Amino acid sequence: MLRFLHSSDLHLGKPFGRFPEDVRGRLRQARAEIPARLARLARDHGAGHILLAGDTFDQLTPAPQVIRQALNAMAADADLHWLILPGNHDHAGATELWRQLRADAPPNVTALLAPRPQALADDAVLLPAPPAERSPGRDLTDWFDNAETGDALRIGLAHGSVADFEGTSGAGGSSVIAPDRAARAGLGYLALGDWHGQRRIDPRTWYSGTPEADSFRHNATAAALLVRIDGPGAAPEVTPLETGALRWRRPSLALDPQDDPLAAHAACLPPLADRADCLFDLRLSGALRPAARADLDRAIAAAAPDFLWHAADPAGLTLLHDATDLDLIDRQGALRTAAEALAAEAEDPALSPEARQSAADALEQLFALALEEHA
Ligand SMILES: [Mn+2]
Repeated sequence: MLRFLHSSDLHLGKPFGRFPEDVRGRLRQARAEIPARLARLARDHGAGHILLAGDTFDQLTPAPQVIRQALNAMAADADLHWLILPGNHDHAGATELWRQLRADAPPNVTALLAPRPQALADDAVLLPAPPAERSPGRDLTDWFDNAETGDALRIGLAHGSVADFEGTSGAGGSSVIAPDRAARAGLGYLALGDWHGQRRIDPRTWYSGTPEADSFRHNATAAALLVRIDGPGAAPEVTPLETGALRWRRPSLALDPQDDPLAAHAACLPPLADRADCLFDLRLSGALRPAARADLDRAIAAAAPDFLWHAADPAGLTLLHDATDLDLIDRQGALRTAAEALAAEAEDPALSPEARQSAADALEQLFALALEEHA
């Protein structure tokens, strides 16, 4: 019986440049802790091997401490065997990276830089398909079909796309890894990397996804896969194990003037205890009347400091108003005249979308000021 952990796309050292410095620090720290977290999970679940299916490092030339600290974490438990495949971010052509890694690696860490069988256990062999450049442009798993491994259980390890599903990097729009490779090559399991969400291609072919989310694209909590195979011919038992320390959430809040926007907003917030580890990017759409909009803005501003990082994009939210609402601004006089002119401009089909939008924005400002005065 073979039991191992399958992970990929750790992207150690990823800079996260678009976030403020303190958030970047947390994001980098969470990634730096992944090797120790994977080791703990492997031990807890009796897995002797950890397979990393590419993009362990975010760059071809990571900072020396990124490589060293990952290796130190891997060295902490000599009974765990780490098998590291290059990906597209850290391909085998990055000679300095792999030279330093091999120079510093403890005996329980193996870098898989060549396409040749690697013993995994007495009766199991690993077939790696390391890319030597960013876009190899061909199926590097071809050689699996005819690899000579005797009676051993065959496990494949590769990085790249099997299909054109949205967002996969490196494929240039064409499929690269044959989706039926596991069947064609008689593999007990094919461990894939590149896609950052967890994905089952068939019962023997899985993307583990990144163990620590790095974008809002995949809403599920990041995980590694525990794989158990009883022997050649047996179907693998694949169990996702949660690994992510930080949560990335991008909820969409579609509002209707009849709704209670405060209740809707409260319902999309994660529990209080989870917010300090959460990046929260709220997308608003629909329409609200001015008073409800002001209430919602206050509720959003009040919740923001709970989060590691918080943003709310109101671009899809329109302001619904009639004469009664304009009374909030003023019943008569210059301000009322200005408000009516802006309301008309915001709806005027003869104006450009930009001009309509700036009229709507200015009117929203007037409502906000008026509601502040009344509050
Ligand atoms: Mn990747």
